[in-house]
Amino acid sequence: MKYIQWGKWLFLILLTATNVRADDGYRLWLKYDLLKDVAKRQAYARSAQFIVVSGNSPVLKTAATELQAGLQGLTGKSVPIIANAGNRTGGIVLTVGADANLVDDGYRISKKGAAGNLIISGKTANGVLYGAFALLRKMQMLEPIETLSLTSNPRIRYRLLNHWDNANGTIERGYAGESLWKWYALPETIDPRYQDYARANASLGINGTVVNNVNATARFLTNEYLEKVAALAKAFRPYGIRVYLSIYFPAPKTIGGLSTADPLDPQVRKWWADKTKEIYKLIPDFGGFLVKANSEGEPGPQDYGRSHADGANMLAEALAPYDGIVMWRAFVYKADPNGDRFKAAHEEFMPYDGKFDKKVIVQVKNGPIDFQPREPFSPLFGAMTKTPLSVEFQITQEYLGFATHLVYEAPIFKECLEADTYVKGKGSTVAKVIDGSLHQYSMSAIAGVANTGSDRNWTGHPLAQANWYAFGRLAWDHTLTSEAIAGEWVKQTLTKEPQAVERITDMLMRSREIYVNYNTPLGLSRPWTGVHFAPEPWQNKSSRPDWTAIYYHRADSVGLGFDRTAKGSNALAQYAPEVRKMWGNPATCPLPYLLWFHHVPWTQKLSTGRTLWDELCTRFYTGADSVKWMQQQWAQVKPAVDPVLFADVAGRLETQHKEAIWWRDAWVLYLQPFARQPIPAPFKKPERSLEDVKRLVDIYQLR
Ligand code: GCV
Repeated sequence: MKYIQWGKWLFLILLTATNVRADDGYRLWLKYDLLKDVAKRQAYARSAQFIVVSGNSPVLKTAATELQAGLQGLTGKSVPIIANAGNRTGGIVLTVGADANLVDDGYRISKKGAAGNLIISGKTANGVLYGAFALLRKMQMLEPIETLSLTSNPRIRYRLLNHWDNANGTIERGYAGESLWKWYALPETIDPRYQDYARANASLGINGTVVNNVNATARFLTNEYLEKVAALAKAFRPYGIRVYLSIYFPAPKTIGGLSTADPLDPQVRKWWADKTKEIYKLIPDFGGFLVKANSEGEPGPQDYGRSHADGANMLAEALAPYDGIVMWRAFVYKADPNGDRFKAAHEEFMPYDGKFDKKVIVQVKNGPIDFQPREPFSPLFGAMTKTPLSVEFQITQEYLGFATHLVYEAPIFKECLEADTYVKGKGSTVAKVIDGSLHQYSMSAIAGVANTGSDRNWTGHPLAQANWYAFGRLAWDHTLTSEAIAGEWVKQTLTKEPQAVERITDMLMRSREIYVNYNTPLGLSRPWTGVHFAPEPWQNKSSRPDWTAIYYHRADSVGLGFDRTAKGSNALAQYAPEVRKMWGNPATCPLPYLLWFHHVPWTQKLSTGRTLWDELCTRFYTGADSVKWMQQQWAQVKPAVDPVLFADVAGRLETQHKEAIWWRDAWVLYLQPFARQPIPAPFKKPERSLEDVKRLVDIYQLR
C-alpha cells in the first residue's frame, strides 16, 4: 500500500518536473505549443520578428493578436505588433487592399525577395484574419514559410454552423453536454468561451453561426432575447462571424398579437419588416433567418394554403433593406402511407423552382432522408436549377453512434460533394451546384449541424473535433482531400510523430466504412423514431408509417431493401437519366447504395461473388471486428499522444466494440428468419438471442 502511495507521488513529481500536463482537449487544433524542432523554431522566428498592422478594424486587430500569440507559443520569442515597418525587414505585414485575384474573404501570403517582409493581404479584414490562421496552420505543420507564395479564395460564400440549441440549455441531438450559450446569464455575463468558439471557427474560415434550434421558439425574437443574441454577436464580431437566427413561423401570432401568420397578409408582412428592423438596430451585421417550416410538426405557410416560396419571399422582403439572407430548409415530408419519404422534398420544392426571391437560398440535407450513415445525394441537387441551393451536413453524430463511436465524417461530406448529378452533363457535381459555379449563382452556402457543447473538450469524443475541423476546411475548399484534412488535424491536435500521424489518419479514414459495415451496410438505413442510437430493426409501431423501421428496410421472405425503381416508388425518376440508368439496374448500382433502390432476393449473387445474405453477414461481422483493429491501432500510438486523451479514446473504442457487436447481433438475428439461411463460415452465430438484444434495447430506452 505504502509503495503504491509513493508511486503515485513519484508520478506526480515527474509529471510536474517534465512539465507534462494533461490535455483536456480545450485548445482544439490551436495549441501553438513550443516547437520541439529547434531549427524550425529559429527559421520561423527569423521570418516573424515583428507584426505590422495599421488601421482600427477589430478583425485586423484580431489577426495581429492571434498571430502574435501563435508565434510566441510556437517559437518561444515575443513578437511586437507595430504600426509601421519603416525600413525593417524580417517581419509580417497585415494589409487590406484591392486585389483582382481575391474574392471578399480570400487572402494572399507572399514575400518580396529573400530579405523582405511576409505580406498577408486580403480584400477585406476577414481575408487577412483567414490568412493569419493559414500561416499559423503551416507552422503548426512544420511547413516552410520563408518562401511562401499562396493565394486562397473560399469557394463558398456563406460558411455556417447550425446549432440545434434550445433556450433551456439543451441541444437537440447534441452529445457533448449542454449548450455553449448561457441564455440566462446573457447579455450581462459574457462567457470567455464565446470568444474561444469564435476563434476556432475563424481559424477554419467559418463566417456565420445560427445560434438556435431549427425547431425554434418565438422567444428568440422577443426584445429580451434579441439583446442576448446581440451580446453573442458582439463577442463573435472581432472574429468575422455573423449571427443568424432560426425563426418560428407563427411568431407574429405568438408574440405579435396578430390573429394570423399568413405570409400574404399585409399586417404579417409589416410585423416581419418591423421585427427585422428591430434586429438590425441591435445587430447591424445580422446574417439572416433559417427556417424549418411545415416539417415534422413545425408550422409554416402551408397552414394558410400558401407555399414555401410565399413564406420565404415574405422574409426576404423584410430583409430587403439589409445585407441578410433567408435559408429555407427543404427537409419536409408528410405522413403518407402510400408515399415514399425519399421523394418528398423534390415533390414539394420542384414546383417552386425559380419562384424564390434572390435573397433566398434553399438548404437541402445531403441525402433525401435524414443524415443516414450513407445516403445517395438528394435528387434536388440535380433538379432545382433555377434556385441557389446550399447543402446541410450533420456534424453531430445523431446516427453515427453519438459521442461514443469514432466516425470521421470528411468522407461522408466528400461523397456527397463529389457525386455527379449530370444535370448539365458529366462533371455536374453537387459541389459545383452549391458553390454556385454550375448555374452561375453568386449566392452560395454550406451548413453543418454543430457537434459542440459545454464538455471541456467541446465535442465529447476527443477525435470528433476532427469532424468540426473537416467541415470548416471543406466549407472553405471542397477540393481538399479527406486524408489531407485528417493529417492536418492530427498534426495540430494530437501528435507530430510521423508514424503516429500515419496510424491515426488511417484509423480516421477507415472509421466511416467500418461503422457503415456493422450498422447499415449495402444501403440499409435506420431513420426510425426514437433516440437514434440503439438497433431496432423490428420496430413496427409508430404514429406514422415512415417512423417505423420496417418502412425502410422492407425485409420479407423474398429479400431486403426498398424498391425505388419504376416497379416500386419510382424515386429514381427524380434523378438525371445517367444516374437513373446506373442506379436503376441492380447489376450496375454501386453496392453501397444497393438496398436504397432495390428489393434484392436473399440468394441473389452480388458482384462480390457472395449472395446478399452472405455479403450482409460478412459486413456485419467484419465491421464489428474492425473496431478491434482500431483499438489495436490506437494502442500503438500510446507513447505519442497525451495520456489522459489516450485513455479517454481507448475507453470509447472499447464501448464502440461492444456496441458494434450489439448492432451486428440485432441485424443478423432479426433478418435470419426472413432469409432462412445459415450464418456463413467462418462467422459464429451470436451467443445471445434476439430477445436478449431486444431487452438490452428496452433498457436503453427506459425513462
Ligand atoms: C432539429 C431529424 C432529427 C430532428 C431534427 C430534424 C431536422 O428528424 O431527428 O431532431 O430536428 O431532423 O433536421 O429538422
